[in-house]
Amino acid sequence: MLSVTSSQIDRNDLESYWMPFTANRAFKAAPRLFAGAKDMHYTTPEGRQVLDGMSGLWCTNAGHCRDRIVEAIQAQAAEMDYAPAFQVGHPKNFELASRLAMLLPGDIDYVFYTNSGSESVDTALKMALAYHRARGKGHRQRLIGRVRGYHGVGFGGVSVGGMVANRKHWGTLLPGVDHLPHTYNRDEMAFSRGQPEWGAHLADALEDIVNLHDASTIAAVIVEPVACSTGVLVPPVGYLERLREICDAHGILLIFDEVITGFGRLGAPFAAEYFNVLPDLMTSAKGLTSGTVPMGAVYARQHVYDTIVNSSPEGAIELFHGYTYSGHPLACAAALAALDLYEEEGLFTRAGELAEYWADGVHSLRDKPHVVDVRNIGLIGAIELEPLPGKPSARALDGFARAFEKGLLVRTTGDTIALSPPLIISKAQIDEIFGILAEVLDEIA
Ligand code: PXG
Repeated sequence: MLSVTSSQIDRNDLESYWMPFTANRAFKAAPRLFAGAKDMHYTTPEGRQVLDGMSGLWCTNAGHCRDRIVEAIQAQAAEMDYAPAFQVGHPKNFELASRLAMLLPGDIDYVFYTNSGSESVDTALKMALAYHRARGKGHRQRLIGRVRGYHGVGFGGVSVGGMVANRKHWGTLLPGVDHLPHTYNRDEMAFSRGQPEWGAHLADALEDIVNLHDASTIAAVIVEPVACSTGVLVPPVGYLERLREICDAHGILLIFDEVITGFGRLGAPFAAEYFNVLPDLMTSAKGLTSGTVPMGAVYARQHVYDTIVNSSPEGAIELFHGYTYSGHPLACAAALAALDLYEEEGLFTRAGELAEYWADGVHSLRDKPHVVDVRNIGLIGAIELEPLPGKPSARALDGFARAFEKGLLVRTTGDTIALSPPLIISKAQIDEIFGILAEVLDEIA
């Protein structure tokens, strides 16, 4: 039984809730609500089932309301609700960090807890500055992001981010930030299956930035291994490797923002492993608890941790940074249960097993009306549409609304429809997604 009925919703005043990243007036004129969820589906207040093609917002990787996670959260809430995060710990802080350290590639063995992807990004940028300062290289302060990157909504993340609508309102942002060019070129790579062959040389733009500012001024480069929010830009073959080489040559830290790519999305626990490129710092959130309790984390390599921690006198706080809710007991309990599910059900590799079938589905839409490109990697897909003249985003939003009515949740960014279903999806459900989208594309104007 649903706990929220449509009559209760009707009596609610929709006005007071100021919704994030939402057209508030349009939404409140025609609201769209979910009231329940289980496994691959949401349920609307009217009792309609909607297949989740987006893992909520790229986060419920193990599917919805899984008993294991629900029970772990319930038990933890009854056992201990909160423990102070500073100068005190609780057992699950340490258990989770140890489990993650075993899962993380190479010598990425240290875990700093946050509550979101945005906080993880700002934490990682601060760690990069602290690292260089601890080495007596406090002049390395420049941060390099990438055009079309998304790194959350903190001032650090927006500064290194590269989506204009997220940046233009907020003044001058952090000083000393530069951006690499994005990696998308439709003429060269439209309809690539997986990684485009063309474009590794775009990483050489980092050399140009070094030549402009000198390496001695640059702290770190941050990129999403796959740029998702901007419409799923898959890295060209060799691009991430080249970024790593240039960073190594110039003593620049490389940060991978794995908020979306972490926890099995590509078919390995992390994109760093999938692409076989080891960053110095890595951010995560979302799939860490399978979206159930807000939690993020930054993962650091041995040399980053050692440099920062050993530069302070014994007994002194080494990094003046943290959150009241860093490593919250409910979040740790949820994350531990999510890791159990990922491991026991083989979900870290399932996206890899389904990747070809998934790619066939995404690419089956290439000849549909308005489609100018389709992109895929792991269990991520994108269908880019020609914008309606003078009305950017409208065509994809129409597709979103029609898919929703037909029982499928997708996400749009600009005129791209994005897909990122829970990793428990079946082949029949993959067929359902692309069947519904084929109908939608035939219908939209
Ligand atoms: N980095 C990356 C790479 C992200 O994708 C964040 C940081 C920020 O995370 P928080 O937890 O602070 O929101 C994100 C978040 C979308 C969409 O549909 C993407 C995100 C969030 C909401 C919607 O593109 N990514």
